[in-house]
Amino acid sequence: MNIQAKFVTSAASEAQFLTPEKPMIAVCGKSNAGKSTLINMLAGQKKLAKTSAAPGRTRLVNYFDFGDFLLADLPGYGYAAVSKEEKAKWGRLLDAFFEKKNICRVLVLTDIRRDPSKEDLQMIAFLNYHIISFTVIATKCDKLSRMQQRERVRAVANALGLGMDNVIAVSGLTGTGKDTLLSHISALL
Ligand SMILES: Nc1nc2c(ncn2[C@@H]2O[C@H](COP(=O)(O)OP(=O)(O)O)[C@@H](O)[C@H]2O)c(=O)[nH]1
Ligand SMILES: [Mg+2]
Repeated sequence: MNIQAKFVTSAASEAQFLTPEKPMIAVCGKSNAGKSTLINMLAGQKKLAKTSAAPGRTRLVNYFDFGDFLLADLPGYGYAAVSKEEKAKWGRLLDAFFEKKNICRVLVLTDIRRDPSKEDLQMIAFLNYHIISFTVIATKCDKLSRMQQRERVRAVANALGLGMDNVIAVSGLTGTGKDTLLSHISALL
């Protein structure tokens, strides 16, 4: 795939959500899971999505046009310093977001070194409940050896009751897994 990705818009509320003509890939995960870095890797651009070492910065849904598909970067969940009220608000935003049609796939990002968190499990339960298909992306795989990566992919798949081919190991830093993920997305479009 020859990708020319462009930022489209940010949405802060339901009224601003896009109902796209193109198939949409949504990216979600805990704050700091590596969402922005993954988007930049897929786009082949360093600064398309803002990355941050301080978690919890993104409070908006950011849309990017990848040509054949639209990509939505959802606000990170599981940020400890967030109030109950804000969590409830996030839940409502999520409900509204997934009511939009044309969501082709959700990429659920989790750090390959960690077992899925309570919030990841809640997210996946939500997706299963609404019959929205997803793929788990195990991020930051450059932190592990090839053998460790395989072990962790197996562990993550196991923890979620998924087959190993539903978990793709990637590194936004080195580009490992980029081709696998792009062909996975191509096959879904
Ligand atoms: N080593 C490594 N670090 C990563 C990778 N992806 C993200 N990071 C780091 O993790 C932190 C959070 O990344 P970011 O993309 O902003 O996460 P987001 O909050 O999910 O959007 C940043 O310090 C990144 O540099 C990766 O593939 N490898
Ligand atoms: Mg981000």
